[in-house]
Amino acid sequence: MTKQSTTIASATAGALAGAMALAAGEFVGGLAAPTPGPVTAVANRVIDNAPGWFVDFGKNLFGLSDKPALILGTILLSVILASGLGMASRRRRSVGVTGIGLFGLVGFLAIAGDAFGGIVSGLLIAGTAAAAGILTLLVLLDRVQPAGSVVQDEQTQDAPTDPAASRRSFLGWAGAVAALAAVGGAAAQGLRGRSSAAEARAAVTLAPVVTAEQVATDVADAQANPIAATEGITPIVVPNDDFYRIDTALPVPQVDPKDWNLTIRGMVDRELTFTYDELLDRATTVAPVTLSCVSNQVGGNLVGNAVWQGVPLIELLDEAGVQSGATQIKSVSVDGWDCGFPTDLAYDGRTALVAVAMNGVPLPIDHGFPARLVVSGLYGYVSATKWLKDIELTTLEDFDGYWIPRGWSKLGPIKTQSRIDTPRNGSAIPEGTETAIAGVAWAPNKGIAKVEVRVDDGPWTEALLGESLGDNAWRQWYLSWTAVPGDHRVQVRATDNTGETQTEVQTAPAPNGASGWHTVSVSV
Ligand SMILES: Nc1nc2c(c(=O)[nH]1)N[C@H]1C(S)=C(S)[C@@H](COP(=O)(O)O)O[C@H]1N2
Ligand SMILES: [Mo]
Repeated sequence: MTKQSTTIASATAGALAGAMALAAGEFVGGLAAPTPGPVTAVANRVIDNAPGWFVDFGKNLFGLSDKPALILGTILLSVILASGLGMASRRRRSVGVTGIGLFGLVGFLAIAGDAFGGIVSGLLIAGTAAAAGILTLLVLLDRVQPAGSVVQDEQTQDAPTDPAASRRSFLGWAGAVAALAAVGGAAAQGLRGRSSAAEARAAVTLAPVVTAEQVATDVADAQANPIAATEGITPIVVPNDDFYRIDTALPVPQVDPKDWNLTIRGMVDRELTFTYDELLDRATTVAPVTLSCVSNQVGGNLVGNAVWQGVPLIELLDEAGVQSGATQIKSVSVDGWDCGFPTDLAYDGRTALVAVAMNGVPLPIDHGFPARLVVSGLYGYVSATKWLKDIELTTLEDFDGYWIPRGWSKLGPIKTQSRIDTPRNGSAIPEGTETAIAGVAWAPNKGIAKVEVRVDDGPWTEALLGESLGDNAWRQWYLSWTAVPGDHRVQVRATDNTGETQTEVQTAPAPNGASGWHTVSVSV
């Protein structure tokens, strides 16, 4: 081989060793599911320990695919670093062996620290990964430079190596390793699918609920309203598949309800445990509630309205007997995410559910199967624990939820907001056409009283409101506008039932939710 092709081959050997290590680790991790493989575990630790700005940056750059992006980034970075190790190992194999060993250590620490991991699984998974990586590196490097080395021409005189043959040999081995890594990675994915809760979820029967009929009628009325037919408007009830998703879970917890229960503990008179079937039996409250993420931008889509079915939270709390001084309701998910909100809020009359169903079907796995909290008027990060495991009564001083030390406010009331769904920002509208300006407005727990629209610096004009699904749900709104030539700015603002009009002051999502009027520019 020439010097240049030796360099390329060494880098390739390193990269393949990295890929092989990851594939082997993911494969063993897959056997041990739900224990994560090294890639997922490292990504989990990044999410856990990342400062708020980094997580925000990821959310802004990749939107809802920030987690897949992080996984892909972890893989790419590992392979790139490993190719560097390959080049550095040409002269001294110990460099590559040590380097891959260090990778293994990082993987071990990540798995050992994972909610679904541990020291033993960490040793097994990271150990296998490192061993596979080191073996691959040594085998491939030997194919780059056969023993005795071909770099010094003198030495090749009596035992000439045929460069074409050695290249073929290297390429053959490299191809075999690449194929093996690909098969291993794919098999790991398959093993993970095995632990899916999908089957258990499909077997669930929800309690028949009287109030469900009333809600269904209200939804049907709202959908029959002409406003709902406006092209481009968000549906009053967002289908589960389209509902925004935000969580730190990687991968999504797969909970089999027969191995699961919900505990209510802490500052209560009696600790209580509920099985899934007990909750299903009691899940007879149905309510439309709009959920929003605190990191939603003005005009953003991290907000949605769904019809939830569940058990009123205070019914369960009262049975457990909340002790005086228990000022905070903390909740924890099966994967260790947590949050909390003031106990008073659960008792102020708002809708707060331990929900088991979303839009008439058992909670989708992504949205918290088998059970989650839904609390009207509070952002998800302080209240809406998915894959719920524990509800603990504590004090406001004694506990801060996951996002609080990461720069978000302790209290998370949802700000009154409105959004223009149509026309889209930057759209061109033919002159003189009757144009629909329409969207949604929400002030969960308070209710929307009025929505106003203005074009440029014109007067605020009241929009028509769609049918109400109650104060917890967002409301569709509509205004017809005759497009006049020129570039225009369309703005919206909502007023809630407390009489408060949403503020014009623009703030970023951190620390307690974005504010400001949604504005779109159109040209006629
Ligand atoms: N277990 C768990 N529950 C969680 C979260 C999480 O990261 N883990 N994120 C919360 C946040 S920030 C929001 S906005 C809502 C989003 O719920 P959704 O994904 O069903 O829309 O879930 C909340 N519940
Ligand atoms: Mo959120």
